[in-house]
Amino acid sequence: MATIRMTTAQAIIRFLKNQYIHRDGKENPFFAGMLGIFGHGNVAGIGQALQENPDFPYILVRNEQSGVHLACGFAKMKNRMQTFACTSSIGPGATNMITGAALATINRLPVLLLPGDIFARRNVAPVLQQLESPSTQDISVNDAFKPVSRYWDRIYRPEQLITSLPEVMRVLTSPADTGAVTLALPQDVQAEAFDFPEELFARRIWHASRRTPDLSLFSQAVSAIRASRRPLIVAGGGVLYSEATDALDKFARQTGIPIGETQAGKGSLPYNHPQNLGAIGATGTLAANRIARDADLIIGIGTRYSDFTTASKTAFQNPDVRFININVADFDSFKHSAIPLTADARVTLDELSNALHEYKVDSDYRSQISSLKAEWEQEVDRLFHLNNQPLPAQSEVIGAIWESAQPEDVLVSAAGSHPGDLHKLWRTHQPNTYHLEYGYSCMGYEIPGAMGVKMADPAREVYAFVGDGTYLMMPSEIVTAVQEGIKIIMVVVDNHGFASIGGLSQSLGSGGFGTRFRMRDSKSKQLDGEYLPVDFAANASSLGAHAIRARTIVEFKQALQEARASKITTVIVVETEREVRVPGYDSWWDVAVAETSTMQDVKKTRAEYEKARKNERYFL
Ligand SMILES: Cc1ncc(C[n+]2csc(CCOP(=O)(O)OP(=O)(O)O)c2C)c(N)n1
Ligand SMILES: [Mg+2]
Repeated sequence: MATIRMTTAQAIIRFLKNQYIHRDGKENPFFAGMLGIFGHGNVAGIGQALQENPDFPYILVRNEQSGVHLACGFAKMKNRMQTFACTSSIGPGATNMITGAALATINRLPVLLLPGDIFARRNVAPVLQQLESPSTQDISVNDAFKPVSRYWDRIYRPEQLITSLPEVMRVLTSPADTGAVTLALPQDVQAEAFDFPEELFARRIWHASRRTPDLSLFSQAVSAIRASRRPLIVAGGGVLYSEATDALDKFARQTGIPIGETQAGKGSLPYNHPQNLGAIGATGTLAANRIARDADLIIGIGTRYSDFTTASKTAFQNPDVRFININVADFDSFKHSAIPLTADARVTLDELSNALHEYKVDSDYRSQISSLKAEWEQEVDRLFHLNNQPLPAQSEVIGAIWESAQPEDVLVSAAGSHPGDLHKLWRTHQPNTYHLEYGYSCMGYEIPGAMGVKMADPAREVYAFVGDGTYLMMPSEIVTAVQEGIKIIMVVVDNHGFASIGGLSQSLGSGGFGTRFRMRDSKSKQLDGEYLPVDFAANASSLGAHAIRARTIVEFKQALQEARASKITTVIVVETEREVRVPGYDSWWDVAVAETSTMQDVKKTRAEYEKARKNERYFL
């Protein structure tokens, strides 16, 4: 057997460079490079190997967590056909990646994490940043990656790579199993040499499979659709990952079956498609939620049925409602006692279109769909042009961005009040233009996530919609955007704190306690003094971005034009009126209210809560 002597770290980089993925006749390298931060736990191992392989790009980020977010934004925009590996030192550098790992796994996005680990040799323990255990030496902080990884391994000996790396690739390229994959790399082992078989480094092509559904279950599903009078499709992220949007368009037009979109599935059909009712669930449109309430059959495609999608199990109130789930993962296709079609969305939709060529929903249902749709579009127009004074409402800011964006531009966001507003109001023209990370809804994803999107498709403008709370949590990747010449447009909405959680707290009888960015008052001893004097524009420009302050909607629209014309990352800061909110539309979200309290408002809210919870259903 021909062998080649190299270190563990060198072998990893060489292997990663030779992994390819194939789908629908297209083939490309699976890894675009590596992101990370060096410390003593990786600089002489992975760091040295990267230096020796300049054709495998290395990008220095500012925080390991946001490095993983960047990889996720990139992978999502590539429909999971390409990603980055992420390297960190041991200890805090490694554990910084855990939040990113959870986000990747929840959103089913492939990302390879290579945290440095404590010495396998052990004689010099405890090494810097080692967490010791009195009960075992076979543990490190990297064990904390286990619950958030789809595959986890630790490489104590270089030759373990020979059996581990193929498993890494199997999981990363599996449509059903993908997520964060963690290979913990003890720092001494990274630098150790071994005679690796040359074959390990041959070019390998991994096939992203398109599984077909079980025939018997498929015919049950066809019969269930034929028997249905009020079917509804719930389009989830799997529609986009599978590139099934054309197949969905054909199926929906042919049958007249309407669709509601989850956060991850938004953009499955253009907003003005006759069957698209828009957002569904807790942050859904009136149109989708009304239709969902009475639907007798739900066809869930690529959805996990999160509580936002099901309005905490209250969205579907027809006593006879049944489910068909098309999903690559058994875990999801079996939810709600559905007819489980564990299969690829595109293949299954094509088959359903063929099998149901004679099926159409009746004209009453069609006309209800079109009138609800028309009513909803009027509501969006109203919210886009509220003309609130003296400060604009957030819905006007969204409207102004939408009006200035091109159909192919991408909007990225994750946490705050805007995910709900955007889910309802953003009008998508094309798939992969609405990029909400709402699986983990992680504050801090927006900036690196948007950078990943831009790197995946530099021809488009990419907007990051960022709350002031999120901005203060992690603005640091602006520096990396400047370093790499990655141009994004950031809209920072300054509403002096957490409008989302504040509004939630108010609705639950707690008056927005602890959610405002105000000084501690010397008399009341509470956070109810003056607004904090944060200058977001000055902060952004100090990091190297072009920054613009917009005080009115007119100024904001001008700033958007300036940002589009700018060649560098541009941050627009706009102050909005926190209390002018986009309402809910026949929806509910279960957030438990205190059962006992000395506060009257809480007692009152608890009584309403108990009543509302009665609508929650089991689907058995
Ligand atoms: C990392 C993280 N911490 C906490 C939360 C809980 N959370 C959700 S939204 C939010 C407030 C976000 O504030 P901001 O970015 O200003 O947006 P706004 O609510 O004002 O729209 C918080 C704290 C979260 N989603 N992510
Ligand atoms: Mg805010």
